[in-house]
Amino acid sequence: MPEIETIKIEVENGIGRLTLNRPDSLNAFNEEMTGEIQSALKSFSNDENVRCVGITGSGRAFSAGQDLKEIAPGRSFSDFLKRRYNPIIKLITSMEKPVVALVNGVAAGAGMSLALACDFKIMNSNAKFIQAFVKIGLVPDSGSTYFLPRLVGYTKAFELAALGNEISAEEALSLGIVNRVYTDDKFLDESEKTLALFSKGPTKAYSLIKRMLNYSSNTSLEQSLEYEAYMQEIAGRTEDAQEAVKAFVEKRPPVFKGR
Ligand code: T3D
Repeated sequence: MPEIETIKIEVENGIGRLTLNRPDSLNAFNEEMTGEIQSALKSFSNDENVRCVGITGSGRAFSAGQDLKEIAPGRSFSDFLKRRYNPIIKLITSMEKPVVALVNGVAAGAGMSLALACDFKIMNSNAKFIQAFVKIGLVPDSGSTYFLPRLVGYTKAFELAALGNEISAEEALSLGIVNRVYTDDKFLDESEKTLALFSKGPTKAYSLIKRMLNYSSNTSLEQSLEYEAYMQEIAGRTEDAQEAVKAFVEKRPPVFKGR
């Protein structure tokens, strides 16, 4: 197996951790790193010991997006996105377990897109988001045009994408882009608590919730009701659901095993 250079990965206590690890360039994505992220996400996806995934950055940034020093003259942007970034976004959204973005510092360009693709987002109060694409004459990619309008509506999404201004943690929280914001002294502890919570939860139910919410963005109420009934049949037959109902009757907390 080739040596991993640009990220750190770890699996422990049901949690798969992926740390973007090019701190000198604010964890900008180069070709090697996008390949290593894809491999790590595939391995987390296939590992039943991993019941939730946490993605963060080393040093002071989450990620500054595409490594601008590594765009070779004449290379295809479209081909690069399709081979390097789009699979990462699809691996996150199709992962049958919660993926948590721990936004420790600035997340710009595709770094912001990657965070948006995650299911739960925790942000350091010192961090910021930037739709940096437009500042270099590019357009949002890696899912930003899908996620942003769904999160904040067209009007705000256009402003963020077209102006490319910094979005503070406070604004990101009030816009509903992130779930939680913590000051620096609490960020790590609270992040760990969230990862621990998801790693001990009903994994199958989480994965069905992901699928159902994604499905609902393009369907009618009628179709969503049908899909909910279908998915509830699957959820209701899992060991975790049966254990939780039994635990309720026995007046004790449920023990979820992710099955
Ligand atoms: O086909 C395709 O590739 C299309 C894909 C596009 C996807 C995208 O993500 S496009 C958007 C790319 N990202 C950007 O445009 C952001 C560029 N970076 C910045 O605007 C700023 O660095 C930040 C606002 C993120 C942070 O600013 P600041 O002042 O805190 O840090 P800094 O001094 O600018 O950067 C620190 C170092 O990181 C510096 O290195 P040096 O000079 O000390 O050796 C800087 O060059 C490096 N760095 C920051 N961002 C990138 C980067 N190096 C390479 N690529 C970067 N994106």
